[in-house]
Amino acid sequence: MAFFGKISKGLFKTRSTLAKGVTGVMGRGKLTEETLENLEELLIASDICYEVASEIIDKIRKECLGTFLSNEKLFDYLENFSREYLIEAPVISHTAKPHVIFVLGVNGVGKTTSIAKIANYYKNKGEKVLLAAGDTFRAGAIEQLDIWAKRIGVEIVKHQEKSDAAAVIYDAYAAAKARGYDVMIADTAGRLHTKDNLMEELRKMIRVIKKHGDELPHETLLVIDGNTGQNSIPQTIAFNELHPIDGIVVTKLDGTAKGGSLISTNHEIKIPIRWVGVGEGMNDLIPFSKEEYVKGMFGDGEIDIPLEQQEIKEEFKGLQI
Ligand SMILES: Nc1nc2c(ncn2[C@@H]2O[C@H](COP(=O)(O)OP(=O)(O)OP(=O)(O)O)[C@@H](O)[C@H]2O)c(=O)[nH]1
Ligand SMILES: [Mg+2]
Repeated sequence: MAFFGKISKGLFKTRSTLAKGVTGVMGRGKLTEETLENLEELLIASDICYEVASEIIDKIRKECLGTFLSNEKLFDYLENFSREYLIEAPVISHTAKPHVIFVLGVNGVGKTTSIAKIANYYKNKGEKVLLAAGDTFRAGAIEQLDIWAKRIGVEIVKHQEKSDAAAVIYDAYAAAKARGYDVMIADTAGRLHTKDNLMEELRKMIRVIKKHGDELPHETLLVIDGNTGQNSIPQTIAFNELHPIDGIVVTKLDGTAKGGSLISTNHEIKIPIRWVGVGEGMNDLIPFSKEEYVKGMFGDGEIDIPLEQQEIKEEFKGLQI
């Protein structure tokens, strides 16, 4: 079985921290209230919100209190019960040409890198991709996207730094349409959801692209940093109020033990997670899959581990994963 895909690589820190904790709290005797309390704390530490953690623990309590529960069986329960809180990402087909994707988010969350990775993904599927350098605000942002475009081998539409971002998006669409591109992905400047003027700029970009058609953009993705975990829920709500978010990209999962935040996000806000970032390379963005995610969080480590992960596994030798 090859369940351990790349999402699992990204969840390594979360899974190993959780597994280590579980080994520490599970006694050899029957399951007690105290053990259940400790387990609940471990789930919360992985950034599963309190409400979900306590519901999951309640279910385990009902089934198992006073019985002998192996770690393996416990992980099966965690996997099965947590699955219920997750939303499966819808399959998006690119019916319009170009299919326009807007990528939003606060500063430094990984928007530009994710755009490069998404572009690379579609390019590898044989689609013709155009990038729009819509971050005209931050110094170096246009060059950063340009470097990615060259690396991946896709085209880019860019204007001068400090120029009107909405105009770049408008022009990029016209170019994509005229030259028969399949996908257009627009980068945008990082902005705090609490800063009115920058949020207004975003509204303008959306107004302007709609001059090409009211259905535009076809897809709006919000990027959130996996290290911020469920604390990014207020950002998501604010961006979603400004313009409906179709999908979430959770980046930097590889650097955090807060992988449980995806469950909290799906529980609190019913927006599907579309992509998961698990590293800085252009192939390190994985389409979200509910099944792969729960296996990555609570998998027992007996399943095939790809070569790239075996190195990390060495590092954690001795831990029960
Ligand atoms: N480890 C890891 N690093 C990531 C991931 N995604 C992005 N990064 C890193 O995060 C940093 C910021 O990424 P950017 O793509 O520039 O973020 P941004 O949201 O475009 O930033 P601004 O344009 O300044 O708002 C870079 O160093 C990326 O390499 C990921 O999934 N894993
Ligand atoms: Mg950027």
